[in-house]
Amino acid sequence: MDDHGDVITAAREVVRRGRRITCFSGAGLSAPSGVGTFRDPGDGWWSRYDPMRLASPDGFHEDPALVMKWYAARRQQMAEAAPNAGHLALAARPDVVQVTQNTDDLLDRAGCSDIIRLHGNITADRCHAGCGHVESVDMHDPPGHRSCPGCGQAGLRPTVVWFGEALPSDAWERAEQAARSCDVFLVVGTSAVVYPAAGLITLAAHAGATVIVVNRDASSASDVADFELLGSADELLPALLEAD
Ligand code: BV8
Repeated sequence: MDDHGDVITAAREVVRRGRRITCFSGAGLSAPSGVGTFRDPGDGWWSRYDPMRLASPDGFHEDPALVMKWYAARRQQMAEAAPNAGHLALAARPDVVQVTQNTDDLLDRAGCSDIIRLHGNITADRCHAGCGHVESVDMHDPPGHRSCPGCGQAGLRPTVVWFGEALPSDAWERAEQAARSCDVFLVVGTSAVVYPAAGLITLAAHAGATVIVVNRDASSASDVADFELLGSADELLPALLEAD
């Protein structure tokens, strides 16, 4: 068997023996479903726009219509997407704790439950002034920029975490616990450059977990990986997780 096959076999054995497995996922998990990633050159969303402009309060203040247009395009793309074999392989393992940076609903639609969402979810909008108004959006026909119908003081923006915004404290506490207490930490489809989320990888490693990275390319998680499987998540996750 070639080296790649040997690594998969060894990683499969680690997963098979694993008693507490946490999966930490990023945009690469959804990429095979046709959902754009953030940093892939060429077709990555941010290759066309300045991320700190679009996914930040300052960017929204400066040009809310552009930000909501970007989210509308992403929402339509997600609405047309279906969960891929990677999502389904994870959904078939309800014993695996799901911690995701992704804001799409593909893990939910695959059948995962109790997902720990570090960066929120894109399927709803809320008042940017924090009056409490929240409304779900039609992902097939997403809205553009509009004022909050609750207070009229600010625009509505997606219920996601932007740069410079704090992560939801309950999600963060649960994610830290899931990283500290697992014996296998599976890292799937992330460049591992956004903090504090990416810090979970070293947290898990320092707590004694075996780190298995599944990614198309080398990433900032490569140095921490005990096993690095380079390839597509929709092919590697079924090979890694499915029972013999
Ligand atoms: C915080 C919005 C503190 C949601 C996102 C200056 C000012 C303020 C903060 C900072 C600053 N400088 C640094 C920071 C910290 C900052 C940060 O980390 N910046 C980095 C970029 C340097 N972090 C923050 O601001 C965080 N908040 O620190 O708050 C605070 C505390 C208290 C009070 C107030 C404030 C907030 C971080 C969240 C930012 N929001 N997006 C949305 O629109 O979705 S981040 C964005 O990147 C996405 O949400 C995504 O989740 C995240 C990570 O990206 P990835 O998922 O890794 O995707 P990427 O494209 O990068 O990589 C894809 C990978 O998949 C690649 O490696 C590729 O090879 C691989 N791949 C591709 N195809 C496949 C594949 N793998 C397998 N199979 C395939 N088929």
